[in-house]
Amino acid sequence: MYKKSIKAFQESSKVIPGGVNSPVRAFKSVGCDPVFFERGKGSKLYDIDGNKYIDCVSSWGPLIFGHSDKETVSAINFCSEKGTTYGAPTLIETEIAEKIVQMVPSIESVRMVNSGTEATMSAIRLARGYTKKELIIKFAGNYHGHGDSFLIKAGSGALTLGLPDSPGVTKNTARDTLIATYNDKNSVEKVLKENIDNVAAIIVEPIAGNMGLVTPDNRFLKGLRELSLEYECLLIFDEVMTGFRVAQGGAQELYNVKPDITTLGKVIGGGLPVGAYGGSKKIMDYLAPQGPVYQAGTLSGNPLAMNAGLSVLKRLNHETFDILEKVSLKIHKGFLRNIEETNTKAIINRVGSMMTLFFTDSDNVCNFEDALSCDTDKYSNYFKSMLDMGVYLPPSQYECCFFSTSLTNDDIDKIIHSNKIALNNLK
Ligand code: KE4
Repeated sequence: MYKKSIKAFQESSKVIPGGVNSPVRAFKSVGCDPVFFERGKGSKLYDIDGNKYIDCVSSWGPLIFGHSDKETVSAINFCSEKGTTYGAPTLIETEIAEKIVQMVPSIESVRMVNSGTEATMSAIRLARGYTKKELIIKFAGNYHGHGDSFLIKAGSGALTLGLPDSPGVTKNTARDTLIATYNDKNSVEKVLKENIDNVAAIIVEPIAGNMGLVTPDNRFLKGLRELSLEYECLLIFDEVMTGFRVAQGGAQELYNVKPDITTLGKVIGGGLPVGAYGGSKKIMDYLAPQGPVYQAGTLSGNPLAMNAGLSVLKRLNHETFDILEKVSLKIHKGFLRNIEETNTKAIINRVGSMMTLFFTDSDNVCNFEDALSCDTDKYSNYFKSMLDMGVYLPPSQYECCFFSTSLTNDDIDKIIHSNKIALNNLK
């Protein structure tokens, strides 16, 4: 069934670290060799062994309309005929910036970069430059890309000073990142009090998607907004995952909380490499060449990626989000019915078209500690069952499904039917 993928993985491992260009793709979390895909169309993915899958990952979020959707492909073709990058200003960059300003409540000015990591790295440098303070607060279980300041785990001891969470991250870098507990405003206030006047920013996934999906308690985000004003630090919403995915204006529209800086990625590039960060003009004008905080990029805002991204953003209207909600709700309800009927210890967290099924005895998963108590072995077996039945899920318990508008009723019925068989296989 996977013969060619297994061989391909042996070959790729000879010339690419771990055989992949991003660790999660190696399927280590689910204990099997990765599948190599060769094409996608709509809701389907096809691997190099000729197996067909219904895709529930959408390349980790970017593909709202499924694979190689007509409008995005023609936008890319139209642009590439004329040229892909000039390293100089183009009108399309202004057009997509105006679209983002119109869609995201807190953004008056936005800078394009080439990945979510670049967006978050740049956002904290801007926050530090703007506030002239040095420390940042992040949350255990939140992922903001692979920038040194984010690969930090909670230290022990009262000051909750960060410790490197990867070799290569220096102790000095780690010391400038403080760790708080998601959905626990008091843990944030404690850190702020211990480091009074030196915290530049709080960065948070307003809906967490990197410990599996964890929703913010109803006062959490508003509480962070209040604390950042009280302690004069900036509030950064990392909406790389949620931006344009959960609503036109992202999580900040859903929860009606305006951050100082928003980071974006994934959907914004329509499948091409794009990141962005934006906020008020007052803050963003601190960036070079207008202001003193330096950040640059050869391919930032390149017309090819901008055309792909704009072709998607233009279609993110209420009808699109209604379809995403309808598709996702149907799958959610079907899975809950199956969990009940198979008497499986599992819960589901969902916001819009982002969803995680957690294998846990608990009634809820509200933070990183809860997520760590999940049965990852069970998830691995579940993942492999679903894969063998032609349903492609995220290869880790700590990731989310991302549904697309291209899922048909037959796809949904098959996903639900396969889920029930896979849950029964765990017995
Ligand atoms: P990229 O550098 O991968 O474009 O974005 C980093 C990033 C930043 N912020 C959030 C909230 C993110 O979820 C991400 C990246 N998400 C992962 C999926 N959990 C990308 C998949 C991967 O690492 O291969």
